[in-house]
Amino acid sequence: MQAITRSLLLTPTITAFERSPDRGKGLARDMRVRWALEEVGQPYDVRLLSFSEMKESAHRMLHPFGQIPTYQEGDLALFESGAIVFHIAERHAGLLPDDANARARAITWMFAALNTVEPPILDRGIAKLMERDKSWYEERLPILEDRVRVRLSELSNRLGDADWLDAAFSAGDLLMVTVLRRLNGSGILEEYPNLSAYIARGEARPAYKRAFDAQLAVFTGKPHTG
Ligand code: GTB
Repeated sequence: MQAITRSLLLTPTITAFERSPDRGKGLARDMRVRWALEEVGQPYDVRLLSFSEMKESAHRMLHPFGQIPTYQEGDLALFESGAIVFHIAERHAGLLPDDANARARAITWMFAALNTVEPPILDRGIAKLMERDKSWYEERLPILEDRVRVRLSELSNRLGDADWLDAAFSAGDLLMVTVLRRLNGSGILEEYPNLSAYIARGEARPAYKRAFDAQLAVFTGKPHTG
């Protein structure tokens, strides 16, 4: 009851890119926070930031690394998308199971998404973005892509023909789907039909769609009517 009262009184505010480099594809990390808030039915406000505003001291008070997303709820200020999603999942029903062991497994998948699957995907993304002009780029890219494939093969084997990573949809799936989406357009995901179907299942959730449309509306400048 206390948690419900609190969430009604305090509408959280998150930060997001004023102009996302992904042009509204929902690949920046505010997307996972928006999705989590939509899953639990918590309304939220968004404060949009330019790249220079992110580096100003006012924002660094909230985020020591000068990035988005941040999350403010009353006198609580958080950064790190994984910590924010975990906070939302802990405070509301719907993203973590009640059963203690199932809950611990779902949290394990949250860490797996961010600590084991995301790093090789990020290494590839950084190389594509920042290292194209290097003499060793053409040699390095396939190495990085093979590291991604190692993790995707393992994840694909574990998922098998299940809908979600551990029975019911959880914050672990939410983070994993957002991590995997960073590979959209790479051609790599298509090598793993069950992972492609897993991502599509996540994207088909009404809460995902509301979150996606909201971040897209920032880019298009059209009001979000959903
Ligand atoms: N570990 C932190 C978290 O999970 O919250 C990482 C936060 C982070 O990297 N934030 C990025 C940022 O603020 C935005 S999401 N960058 C600005 C800066 O560091 O100066 C990363 C991101 C950016 C762009 C795309 N894209 O264009 O596709 C995708 C993801």
